[in-house]
Amino acid sequence: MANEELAAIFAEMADILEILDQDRFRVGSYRRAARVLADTTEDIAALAAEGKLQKLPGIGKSTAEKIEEYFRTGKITRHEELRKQIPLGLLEMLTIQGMGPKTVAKLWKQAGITSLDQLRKVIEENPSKLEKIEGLGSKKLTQLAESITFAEKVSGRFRLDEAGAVANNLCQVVKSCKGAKRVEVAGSLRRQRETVGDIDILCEASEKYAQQIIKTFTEARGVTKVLAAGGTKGSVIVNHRIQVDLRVVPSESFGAALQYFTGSKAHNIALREIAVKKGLKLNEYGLFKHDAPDGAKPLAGRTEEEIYAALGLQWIPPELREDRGEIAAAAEGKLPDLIRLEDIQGDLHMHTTASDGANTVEEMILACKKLGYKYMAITDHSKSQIQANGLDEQRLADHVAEIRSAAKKYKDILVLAGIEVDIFKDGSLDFSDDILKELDFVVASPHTALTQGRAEATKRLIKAIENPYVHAIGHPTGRMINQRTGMDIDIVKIAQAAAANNTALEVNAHPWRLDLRDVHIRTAIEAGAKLVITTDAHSAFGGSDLTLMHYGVKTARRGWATAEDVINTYSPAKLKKWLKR
Ligand code: DGT
Ligand code: CA
Ligand code: CA
Ligand code: ZN
Repeated sequence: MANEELAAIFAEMADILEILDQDRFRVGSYRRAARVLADTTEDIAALAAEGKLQKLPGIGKSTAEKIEEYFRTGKITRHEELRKQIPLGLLEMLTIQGMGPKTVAKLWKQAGITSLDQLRKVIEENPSKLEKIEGLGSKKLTQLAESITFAEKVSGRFRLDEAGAVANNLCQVVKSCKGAKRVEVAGSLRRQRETVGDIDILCEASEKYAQQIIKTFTEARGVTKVLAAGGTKGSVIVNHRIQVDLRVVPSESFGAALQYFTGSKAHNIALREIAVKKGLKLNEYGLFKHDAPDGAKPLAGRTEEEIYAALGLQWIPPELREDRGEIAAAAEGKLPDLIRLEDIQGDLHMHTTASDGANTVEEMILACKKLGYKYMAITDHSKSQIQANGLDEQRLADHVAEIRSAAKKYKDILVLAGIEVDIFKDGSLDFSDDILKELDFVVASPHTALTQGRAEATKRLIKAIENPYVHAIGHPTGRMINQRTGMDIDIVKIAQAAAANNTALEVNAHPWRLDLRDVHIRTAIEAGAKLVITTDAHSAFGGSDLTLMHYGVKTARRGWATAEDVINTYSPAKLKKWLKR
């Protein structure tokens, strides 16, 4: 859907106006539009086509006109004009954690800084130049320097939600072309790596359609630059940000190309060695006898399955293709039976209006029922989360009473009354055991002091794991992808403690978190720990909602998880038994 692209454009317009310190009224209305566009479950393109955009809250006449212009021309003139009014490096500076439009404006106007690179150099070499700027004390500068170093390390990589939205849109465009057969995403996005450098798309079509397919692709909505447009390959930049490559491939080598361009590079190299040992050669056109002349017919190439089979291997799910032992396992027929989204029976971490969620208890129950869940846990924030409207003991008691009375109305779903209790930096919890033991499901999560050292952080989590009333540890490292690294933890020790105490470790499915991450998950499973995959939803549908579950499942697959490793694949009866463990 175009919703996300449009939301990003409106947010950028608001940022630019705010940097320019112009038109505060517009800033507010663009931000509101960005939020509505990102959160709505309605298809904006359909609403625009029907002339019904203004039925969305916060979308007035002039915003609606801009959206319609976008669908007509692929651009918003006002957006392009605004981009000409500031050095574009300022937008890059805005992506740094702790940096808002006001700070960026001050750095620009008072110190002439117009790029991240410049800012990093000044902080390193001449910080006194900045310290006289209001709000930029030495502590803040140290924080900014750390954030910049981190951002530079990850720069140019996009989260799965960002890349996925762009890829879906362009796959749709390619699919609708004359002569297009199979259209698949390849590369790191197909492997569901937590961040993606560029997007790779493959289209199966015969040569005579290729040129036109490439042309349609390079003219797609959202394309802001065409890097290459050849006979079978096109390369574009979408929304001034992300690169997308399209290759058009004939049927007989589509599987080979899909295999090759899915990667990873390390997996491909290992696979080619196996081919060589069998007197074969493998490339993006197919699997051939080692001495086959150019243009020879491949032994396999139409599908990935026939290529892996010809090499004596089980087909390997893309999430495992990182050269982490998957090829040896496939050779022995011992690949894990990876968990699937359909295995998930319920969501055990979500918020309501009682703390910082957007929907009521009953609305969340209805949303979970709609997803076909058999159980759910409502886990609002605890009292020290003041900015998230965390519950104190009295409000918690009222909230639990409300959950229990709502639960009685819905017999076909098991509604658990829970809490997301803060883990303080020494491992103690925000509520006493007397309170926790009355609850059906307790997620304990770290939210503050996320920069403490490895030994301290590990001790902190283990103390929470050992609390008999804690069922799961929420987003154990507290990282935010592309924003902050989170705590460095000794995952082996933590997993051993989790296994010994029968406390589950969360795989938080939010695409900004994916915490635990893939390699942690694998270690956790090997140590015998159980996982729980949750969305940490803050709304029923739209935005940070219950439908993010698939990101968590894919991350768990990258960690070699089976359904048996994950407690929220259990039947309600089995889960109840586990809760009493
Ligand atoms: P990214 O885009 O950085 O997130 O990661 P990928 O894995 O999508 O990498 P990309 O886009 O450079 O290339 C797509 C796939 O093409 C990659 O996963 C494997 C294959 N590939 C690219 N270059 C090479 C290479 O030099 N050797 C081999 N064996 N495969 C390659
Ligand atoms: Ca790629
Ligand atoms: Ca690529
Ligand atoms: Zn939460």
